[in-house]
Amino acid sequence: MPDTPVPALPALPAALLDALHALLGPRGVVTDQADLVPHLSDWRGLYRGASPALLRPSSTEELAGAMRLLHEAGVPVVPQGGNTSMVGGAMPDESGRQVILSLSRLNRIRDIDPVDMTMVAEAGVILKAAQDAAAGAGCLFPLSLGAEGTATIGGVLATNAGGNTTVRYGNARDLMLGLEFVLPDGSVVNGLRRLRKDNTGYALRHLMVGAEGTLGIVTAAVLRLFPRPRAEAIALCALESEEAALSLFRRFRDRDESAVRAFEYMGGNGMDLVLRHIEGATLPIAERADHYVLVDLASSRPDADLRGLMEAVLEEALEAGEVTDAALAESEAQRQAIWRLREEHPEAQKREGASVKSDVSVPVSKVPELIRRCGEALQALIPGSRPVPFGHMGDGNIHMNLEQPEGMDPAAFLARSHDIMDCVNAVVRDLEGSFSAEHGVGRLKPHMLADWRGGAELEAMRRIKAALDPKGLLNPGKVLPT
Ligand code: FAD
Ligand code: 2HG
Ligand code: ZN
Repeated sequence: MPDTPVPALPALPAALLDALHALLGPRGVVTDQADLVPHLSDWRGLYRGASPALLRPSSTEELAGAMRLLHEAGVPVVPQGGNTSMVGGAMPDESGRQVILSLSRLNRIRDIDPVDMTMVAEAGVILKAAQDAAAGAGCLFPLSLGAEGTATIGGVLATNAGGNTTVRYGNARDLMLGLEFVLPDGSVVNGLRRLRKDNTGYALRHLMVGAEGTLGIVTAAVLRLFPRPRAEAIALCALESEEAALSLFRRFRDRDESAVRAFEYMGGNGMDLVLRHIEGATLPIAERADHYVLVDLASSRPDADLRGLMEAVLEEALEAGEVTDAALAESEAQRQAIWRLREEHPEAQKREGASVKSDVSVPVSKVPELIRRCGEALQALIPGSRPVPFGHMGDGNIHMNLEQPEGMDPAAFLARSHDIMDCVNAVVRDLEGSFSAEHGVGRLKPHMLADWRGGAELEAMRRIKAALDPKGLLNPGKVLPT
């Protein structure tokens, strides 16, 4: 059998390449296909794109200059941060025409101000580095997610990421005060204002957040900092039912809402996968359960008796028969071990086989119904499949994932992806929820946007896109249905 010929990529015009080289220098333009490989597939393995070049500007001015050149030449651009998108948002398509714009060299923390409680960070700063820099200044940058060692400030803002602490601090949008960004034609908007109040016309900064790189390129942001926690308590609880998890959330919220830093639900199937696949993972409670919750309490007050609060609420819930067992962390090592059980869910699902993800949200009061109804509907759709619901229960955001039946051909299971997502979405729609809570729309879900946000809402989005990016060059094929 002859080898399938590799299709040649359409090259960038030589004059454009020369101009990009002159502007960005040798480190700023990568055309060797071997070096592009890590940038052409996504974390989930859903997409494999093609691209003639990866651009790596080292400053806002260089980036703006490159955008001007690409805009004049009519070349499409895909912004890429840490490439941890769960919806293929940072993937070029297969045409080989789309240039990848990496933010990795815009990685400076320009300023930290512990009086204003702000940090000015460039888009390519890794989230964990931003957290560490804040801690170094005696403050907290609270955004926290499993991919924080790779995801970037630009990426979390472009997707309006949520994560584990949204219940207390809000999502990425709520943590941003000002933004510097570059429009598709290369013009720079410098909105790095560190103001709590700034009602001066349309809030363009908020238009960029959650636009997934389809309206402009985020180059730097003013981020909000908070006092660092001085008291903490964390527990893993086994629960009787989904309703018991909601009831426990309400008990903590009623006692002291400000103390709840994270409230994460995990179903029994997901925990089984973590215990099976993740080295060193052990359950700190005696018996397996069908439902677990991780409760994380924190306060900036050193005298806050969070252990007392934790014990009092758990005692009430044990007496009420909602919580069947609980383990409180006694050390930093135990705290990390409990968090690991939660954070390794995506990796454990990957190691088990094929899975389909549905990142959905509903009003918090409907979370138990969401988990139960989706679980039943999915098992009826694909007998033997294993629902793996987990996530940010305090925000009403559950990852209503489905793991393939044991022994089933992964490709045959993945061929049912759309049926599976439709099945979850039917329940979510009935419960007045959203088909994408925190991961965005990306390349995976534009058809859902058409279904869910049609009419005047989608039309207004199209007009905004046409006004800011009339040539349609920025992250084509993402977010808006074509
Ligand atoms: P990328 O994946 O590179 O890009 C994401 C999108 O933003 C793309 O559309 C891209 O074009 C655009 N973009 C990137 N940088 C810029 C920029 N500077 N300007 C304009 N557009 C840009 N997400 C959550 O919300 N909560 C979670 O708890 C969470 N946990 C995760 C756990 C794991 C293990 C993994 C793999 C992912 C998780 N995610 C989570 C998803 C992902 O980490 C987030 O979406 C994150 O915000 C993406 O950041 P990034 O730098 O990797 O962006
Ligand atoms: C998380 O909360 C991430 O861990 C990933 O948002 C969710 O793997 C997923 O579905
Ligand atoms: Zn999540």
